Amino acid sequence: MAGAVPPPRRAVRAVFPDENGEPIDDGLVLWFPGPASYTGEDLLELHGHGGVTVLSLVLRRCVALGARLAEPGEFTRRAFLNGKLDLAQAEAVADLIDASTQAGARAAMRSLEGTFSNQINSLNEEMTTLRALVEAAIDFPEEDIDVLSRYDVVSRVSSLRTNLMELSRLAGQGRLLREGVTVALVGRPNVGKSSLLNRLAGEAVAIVTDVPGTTRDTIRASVALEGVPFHFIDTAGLRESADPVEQIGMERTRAAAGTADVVVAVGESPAGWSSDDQRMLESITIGETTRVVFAANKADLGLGGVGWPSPPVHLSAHSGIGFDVLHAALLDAAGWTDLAEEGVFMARARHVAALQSALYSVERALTTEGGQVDLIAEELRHAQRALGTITGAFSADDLLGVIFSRFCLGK
Ligand SMILES: Nc1nc2c(ncn2[C@@H]2O[C@H](COP(=O)(O)OP(=O)(O)O)[C@@H](O)[C@H]2O)c(=O)[nH]1
Ligand SMILES: [Mg+2]
Repeated sequence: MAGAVPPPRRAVRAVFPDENGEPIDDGLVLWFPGPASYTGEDLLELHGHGGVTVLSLVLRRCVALGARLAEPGEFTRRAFLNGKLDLAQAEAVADLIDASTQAGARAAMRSLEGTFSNQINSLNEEMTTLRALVEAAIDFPEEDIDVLSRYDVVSRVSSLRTNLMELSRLAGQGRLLREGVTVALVGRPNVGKSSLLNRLAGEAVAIVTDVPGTTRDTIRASVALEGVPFHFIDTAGLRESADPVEQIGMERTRAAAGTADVVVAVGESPAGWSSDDQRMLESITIGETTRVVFAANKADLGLGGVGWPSPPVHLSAHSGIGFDVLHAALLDAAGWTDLAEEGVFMARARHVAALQSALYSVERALTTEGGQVDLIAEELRHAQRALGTITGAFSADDLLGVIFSRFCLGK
């Protein structure tokens, strides 16, 4: 299509002609012979001027000449299958493209460069060494204790445990950067939930009036705090109401509170936390791992009220006071500890779960009665398998299917 094959890895200008030889576009051609290419295979890139029509004409011409369109994530999948990237790095490609904050993009880049994978690999190597030591002793049970003490196996497994805990903590931070934190604002009608949302979002996303029951549907706004994406949900105020629309709204409030990472229970600072507020809070089922932050709004009218179940953040959606404290409380409730954010890499829920599972096995290895070597070996094998699912050393095809199908087309 572009004439001759250009020299490797050098951009060469070329005209892309249609089937009649008429130019469609005038662009650049780059030739990456394998294995030094993104996928490890021979790769030709055509760079056009962009724009939907011209690019689709170029694509159509390529297809007419025998090419086919790539599936979602196909290039990265090939790179993974050809050993150019491991699975955690391949996932980081998608996370880099999807990053919604700068901190998220930086963390995804760290994962792509291998910060996460390298730590997994070094833990894996240590496990291999330990397994070799332990397994060598399995055929000679009378030497169990001897082998364990000779090679200091117990203290090495326990330092493995410390490293796994730290990696698991960091992966949890990376997961926050990727997946964000869902926060439900709940409270009686008219305490100022919608005003709070508007102040948090920096714009009027929700309607505010002094008529109780104004918010009937859930309203969402996303805001980055310290680079962590927070997804706020403003909800219908909870009260006795015969209005069927309001009742549906309240159902949605309860659903949102049940699945949120953090619930902000909003009350009024001058009035304090009343028995009505408490009844409202008790009427919702809050998720087991959900943290509750109390917000005492309308502090511009006074701070005197009492009765708060735990010290609230006094603030005013009108004047803006107290929001820095609220931000800090939300980050804390979400479990974000890496305020410096250095060294945080992007991670996913499945990575955190795999690390937890490896940690569980290592802990069982440490508590094995009398240090039975075969049980220790078995637990280490489990832990290694769990780590292997992160980098893709052990991965089922259906997992790969799920991961790559979520990529954008052709990445
Ligand atoms: N003085 C004062 N009034 C507020 C504050 N926040 C909200 N309000 C008022 O309280 C009323 C209810 O606010 P709204 O945000 O609709 O409450 P919601 O029903 O909980 O969503 C409105 O008249 C707001 O102007 C505040 O910080 N200070
Ligand atoms: Mg409202």
